[in-house]
Amino acid sequence: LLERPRTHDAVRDLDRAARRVLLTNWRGHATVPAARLYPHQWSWDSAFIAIGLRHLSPVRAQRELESLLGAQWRDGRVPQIVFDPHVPDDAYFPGPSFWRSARAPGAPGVPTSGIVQPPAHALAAWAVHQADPAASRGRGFLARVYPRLVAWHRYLTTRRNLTGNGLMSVVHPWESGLDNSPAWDVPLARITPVPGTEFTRRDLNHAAAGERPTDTDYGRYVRLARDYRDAGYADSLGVHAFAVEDPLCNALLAAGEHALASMAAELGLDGERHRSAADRLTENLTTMLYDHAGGVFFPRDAHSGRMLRSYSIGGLMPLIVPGLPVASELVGTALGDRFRLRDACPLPSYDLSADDHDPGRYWRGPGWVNTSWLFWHGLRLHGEQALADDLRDRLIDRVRDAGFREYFDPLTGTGHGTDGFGWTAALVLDLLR
Ligand code: 2M8
Repeated sequence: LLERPRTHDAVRDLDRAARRVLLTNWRGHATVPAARLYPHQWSWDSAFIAIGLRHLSPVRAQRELESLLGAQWRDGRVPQIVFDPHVPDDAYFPGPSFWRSARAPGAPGVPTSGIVQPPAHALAAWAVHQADPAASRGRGFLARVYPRLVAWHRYLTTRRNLTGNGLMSVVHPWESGLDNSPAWDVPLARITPVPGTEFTRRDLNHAAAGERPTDTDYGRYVRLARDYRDAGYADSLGVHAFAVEDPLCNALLAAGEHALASMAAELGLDGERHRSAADRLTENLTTMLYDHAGGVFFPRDAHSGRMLRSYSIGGLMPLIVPGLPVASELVGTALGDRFRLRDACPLPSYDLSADDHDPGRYWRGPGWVNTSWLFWHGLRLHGEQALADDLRDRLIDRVRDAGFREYFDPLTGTGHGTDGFGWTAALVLDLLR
């Protein structure tokens, strides 16, 4: 490969282009992931977007998180999607008329979906505060978001502690953020798909079918979402036919508790309960989901108790947890043939050496900037500065060459999915700092 010099002009142009994406996708209170494919506010997208937005406008980054947390349910859940009431119901499926949040007890005034997404918000809120502590204090940002983040984590660690063993479960592939990951194939196979005649996919109006989940996947997603809705969004193993303890969400929770401890200190509160929660989560994660032979974390099926032995990017994500006892093993796995940290970029969402690795299909192979950003953050946290710098440089080059795409072939760099994608732009802005 020829080294392409990164000139001052090239960096400035990329920085400007990233800002343009964020400005275009800004809707006055929140940023949409992509204008056509995802025309509403998404939960973990907003967390990543805020991390980049803080360099453009710290106050806007604060508002991004405040608007999301403003749609929190009374039980503490932060919804996967906050719908924009000005966007037609059929612009995205499933829309507000599917989820019917208005009829659910404790839902907010604005329409939302009833499921959640990975809890990246405490990390993001602390990063946003640090970008401009004076602006944050001036607006009382932390004082407002901290209690909501505490309630959010409480929902996940209590109502979603479905097996009682101290780990949270995701109850829908959409909740994992890694929607059609091969990691979910086994538990998903038990779900009978709703026939395609009963719903209309809208994603295929804006993206190629070969780069998206299949119709059978969608039929299963609809079945699970409908059953949850019809149970009044109650949480129990009886309601959730799909329930998985996954390393990504539990790692974000643990890392998030460390962030909450920092926020508590800033607010003059005692952060001890957050530090012990983080320690408990880290211990549970490591003893229950870490596989020594594989050098990776595997999700666990909450129904069967079986490990889902699939090498997905989620299994590397616990590197973001401060003090993780198996950090160097995870870095070793990332350097190996499955993830090829030194030359694949962004890091593949799924095992490059697996027969069913598909470099263009969504979470079944392509590389995504958000998970690579998290891994980069983890590398720095665990003292792997040289590997972190190298990954950052290659991520920047990838996006400069292919644009602000949703995902990328990790080896050729070809861009896939939508363009003008929010977290790609936001996180590149952060990497350029
Ligand atoms: C993708 O998921 C949504 C459902 O939430 C979809 O396919 O319609 C995923 O990549 C998810 O992680 C992401 O948050 C969302 C919006 O960017 O798109």
